[in-house]
Amino acid sequence: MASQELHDLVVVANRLPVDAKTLPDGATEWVTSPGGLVTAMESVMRNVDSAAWVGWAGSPGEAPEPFRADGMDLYPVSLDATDIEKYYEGFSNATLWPLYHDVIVDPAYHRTWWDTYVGANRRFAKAAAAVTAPGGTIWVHDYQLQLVPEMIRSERPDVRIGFFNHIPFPPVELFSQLPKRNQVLRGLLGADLVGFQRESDTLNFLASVRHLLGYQVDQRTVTVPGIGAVEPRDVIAGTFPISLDTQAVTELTEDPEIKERARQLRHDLGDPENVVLGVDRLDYTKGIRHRLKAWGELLNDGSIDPRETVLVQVATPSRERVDAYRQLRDEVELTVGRINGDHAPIGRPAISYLHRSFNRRDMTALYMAADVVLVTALRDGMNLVAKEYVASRPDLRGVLVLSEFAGAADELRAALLVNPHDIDELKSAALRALSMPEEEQEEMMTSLRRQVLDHDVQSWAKHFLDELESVGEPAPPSAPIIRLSGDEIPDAAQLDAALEAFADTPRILVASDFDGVLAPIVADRDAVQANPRSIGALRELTELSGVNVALVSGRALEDLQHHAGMPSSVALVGSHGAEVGALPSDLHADVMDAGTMTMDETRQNLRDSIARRLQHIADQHPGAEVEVKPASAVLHTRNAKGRGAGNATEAALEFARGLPDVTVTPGKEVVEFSVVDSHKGTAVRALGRAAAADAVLYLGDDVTDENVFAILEDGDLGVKVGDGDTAAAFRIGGTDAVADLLERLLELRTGEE
Ligand code: ADQ
Repeated sequence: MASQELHDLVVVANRLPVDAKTLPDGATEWVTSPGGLVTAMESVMRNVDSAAWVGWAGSPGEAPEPFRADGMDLYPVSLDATDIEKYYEGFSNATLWPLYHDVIVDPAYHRTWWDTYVGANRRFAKAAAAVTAPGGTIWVHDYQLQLVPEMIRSERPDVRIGFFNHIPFPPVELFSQLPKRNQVLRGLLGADLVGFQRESDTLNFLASVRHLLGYQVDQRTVTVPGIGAVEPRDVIAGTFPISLDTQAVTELTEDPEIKERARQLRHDLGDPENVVLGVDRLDYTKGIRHRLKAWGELLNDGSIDPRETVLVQVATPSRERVDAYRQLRDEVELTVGRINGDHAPIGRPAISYLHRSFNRRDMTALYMAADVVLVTALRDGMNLVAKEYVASRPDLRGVLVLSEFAGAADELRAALLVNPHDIDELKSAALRALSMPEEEQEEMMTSLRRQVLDHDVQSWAKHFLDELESVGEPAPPSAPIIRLSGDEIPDAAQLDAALEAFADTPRILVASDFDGVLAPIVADRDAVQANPRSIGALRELTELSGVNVALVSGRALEDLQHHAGMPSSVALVGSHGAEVGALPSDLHADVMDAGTMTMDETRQNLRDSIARRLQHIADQHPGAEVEVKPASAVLHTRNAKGRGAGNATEAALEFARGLPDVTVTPGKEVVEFSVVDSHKGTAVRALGRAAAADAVLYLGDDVTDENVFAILEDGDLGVKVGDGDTAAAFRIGGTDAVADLLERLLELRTGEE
């Protein structure tokens, strides 16, 4: 069993690199699964004092205790039958997988799948956060765990986090279809470095971040805006094409037993003149149907003689409980059966179809026996089969036909590149490969091998980790904790207990944002209607001794006065703290004034010139509007059509980058440019002082409210209303829940009087 020590490097992947083997006596033995990732990691793990791997052990139910295998500490994460159905087969393999592979089949989606995906991701994140040494590095792998980087960061801001996506990242037009797309992007942006296989994947990701989140992207650097006291962060996106342990493959090719096995294989196939090979997981992305169609036609039209040429198709069983995979298997097997029925000579197949797994030795023998390998993926992150074939041919013989839609096509330019959707092109590429003269094969293989041997998986891992090391210092361990949209919410009983303690405090300040908290957000800002229960509770609270009530809004003061309809005993603060209304007599106005800043002529001119520029942007994006407030100019995009909102925001943020002395606050479909340096946080702090309050309750729903949550202290109570990342300790649903909370507070406070 592994000691529960802390590790400098922790890998997080859906699967642990081991498979359970049940021994005759019923005991379990763990056998390392010799995948590329394990090999890559082994090489880098040798260079760190202590490394660990967090992942699922492969069977449903309770996870085994942590254990050691091959010099690594392994920490199993449990997945129960529901997780497997909804997190793994559902959201990962029936939603994300088809969507990220160009919707070759229709992605399915169910809301409960997402919930389970969030839950499972959190378990992986917690497990990793718990075993990583201070200042350590966590490397998260693949599409099943896209929320993990952000979840780890919220718990462990002191560690470096890398994420690598093994599959493609789709163009923004496709990615936009994903329900919860922004949560996924934010999950990934929890990392310091996000890596992809192809340059086009990296660019697709950056485009999605820019268009869907409106974050600033400068070349490869995304700036994630800060919230509250949390500073903005830079995240780097980069391209890191994965590879193989080429040394290990080379050793296998030199093994006399494997050489003999390759000869034997050809013999078993009837010593045909040509052996053509396809090796794939049985997955619809691999283009197996297209390949078989082309092959069937070549046999039908007599271009290929089945007595001379055999196609060996290895199809590894995969995801057999997912519908699309069951269907694919039926179709492939039907087609193979039909082709064999039509064309196979007696006693020999035209297509030798093998639906099972082989060990590395047998795989290498297959590659060494093949004259041609067909890789016809319709979309593939990299495709290691292509590289394995090349690495297995030190004899410089053989031809690789490679789909341009496989990531490997970016590097293996010398292969016969094809568009697998074009069956005619596929057929002629196969024929060309079969008739390629030896010198030409040699030339091709030499070039391909240089590429593969020079870039092995060890250098891939090292390159990624070096880059991760070089991007920024992790935050100091004291950085404030941010609770993410999907994080566990302290339950209602905890909130009630906190509220009770707050109600018990002698002098309290109850402060709240207006829009989205006391009043539901509406498209027409002037038609806003506050929840009468909330207003009623606040009015009564303000009558009680030791209680002060304040509204702190982004609206201009006059606008707030007009819409909130509050008695004069309630303090009103508008324009994010830049405007303070007449203060009730029990607040100390002198303390309050010191907390705000005043406008002067220069600031007014600056505000007006910003407003003009924003108006220009709004004119180009119908529905976008500009509001001029006493200390700021604001762009509202909630009524902008289609992409307009994102594009207008992007243009506004782009413009803001060049402005000195202006505080830019992006909110919900609104960007505010303040020319005075005050925010809701400074205002609430000043109000708290002016009220001599022992504790403050603050309710807010917007990013601008994070400035308040960030300054709250022990004994204060921050309540975030609705979704969105927050530094508040509590979260409630919406304006009705706010009314419940205020009524409850009133009940608790009056009960004590
Ligand atoms: P996969 O989709 O699994 O991986 P691929 O890169 O082709 O695709 O890797 C398949 C591996 O399985 C190869 O090493 C191959 O030799 C092996 N394999 C296939 N059939 C086998 C069999 N019958 N017996 C034994 N081994 C078999 C995902 C992405 C890819 C990306 C990899 C790595 O979809 O695009 O290249 O991760 O990042």
